[in-house]
Amino acid sequence: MKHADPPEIFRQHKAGFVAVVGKPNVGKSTLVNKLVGEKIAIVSPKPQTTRRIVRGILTRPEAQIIFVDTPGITTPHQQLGKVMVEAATNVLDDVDLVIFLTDGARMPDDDDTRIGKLLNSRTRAPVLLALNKTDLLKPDFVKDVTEAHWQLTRHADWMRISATRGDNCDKLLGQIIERLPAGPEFYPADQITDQNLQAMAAELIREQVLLQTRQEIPHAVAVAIESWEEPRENLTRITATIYVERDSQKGIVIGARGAMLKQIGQNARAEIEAWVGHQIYLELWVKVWENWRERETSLRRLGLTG
Ligand SMILES: Nc1nc2c(ncn2[C@@H]2O[C@H](COP(=O)(O)OP(=O)(O)O)[C@@H](O)[C@H]2O)c(=O)[nH]1
Ligand SMILES: [Mg+2]
Repeated sequence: MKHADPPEIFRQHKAGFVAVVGKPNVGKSTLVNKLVGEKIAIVSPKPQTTRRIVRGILTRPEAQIIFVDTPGITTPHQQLGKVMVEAATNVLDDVDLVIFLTDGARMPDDDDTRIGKLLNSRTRAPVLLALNKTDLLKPDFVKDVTEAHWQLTRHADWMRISATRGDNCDKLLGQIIERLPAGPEFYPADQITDQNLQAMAAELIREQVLLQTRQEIPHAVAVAIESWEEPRENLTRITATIYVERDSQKGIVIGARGAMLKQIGQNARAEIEAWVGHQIYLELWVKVWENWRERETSLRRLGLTG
């Protein structure tokens, strides 16, 4: 007996991996969150907010897109920085499509130029160039800025977007889906990230440290979940340690009479509750771990390297 052809929708189903790369702070994680429609990656105005490769999964009837959010590519100064840039670069070998995200409100700089060249030499996947933050672009500069970005790399297409406002994000999504290979889903339809709950909770705590403290702290901080218990249904008890590199930083994170740590804890608790969908108790400790960013062992223990 001859089988009928599968309905159009099954034949056309697409699935694939899309790397989002660019220098630090251009809005890569903001864009991934926007396109996935959920906050799966932490965002802050500080560079090096994203330290690990994080996958954000968007499942639609016609396609499943796995966005691969990456640490910003720049010239690294420390072991952690090297690990991050290497991870971001290696992603390029393994994806179906690359989104090269730039700060489209400004002229490109050396980092953008280097990444453009890297893409030309390293990836065979098509590149979509997206000029982000165009909500901040002054009308007088549109032509010069656009031209300069346009020349950064070989690309299959380009567009101006705003990840925070959502401008052109649907158009970008359409372009992405169009270029994905045909294939079945890689993940269950209800899964939105590859991170487990504990990893996500640690990130949400670190995000609050980044948002609440000033310049010096962000690069020095790491968060480890020490214990995770569920004493009863709909209640999780979490103990976490915030690691810093020096005593002075410990003082800053704790704050006067513990005010800073209290604020970090309150905000992080609300974020984690929203994520797990029930009440949590959060206990935070601050400890000094000298030079953790320079040591292979600490990077491994903190889950920042394989
Ligand atoms: N004005 C504006 N700010 C943006 C836009 N996209 C991201 N940002 C901001 O840029 C900063 C860095 O964003 P983030 O997503 O962490 O950048 P990443 O380091 O590339 O992942 C944050 O303060 C974002 O709110 C945008 O389209 N317009
Ligand atoms: Mg990021």
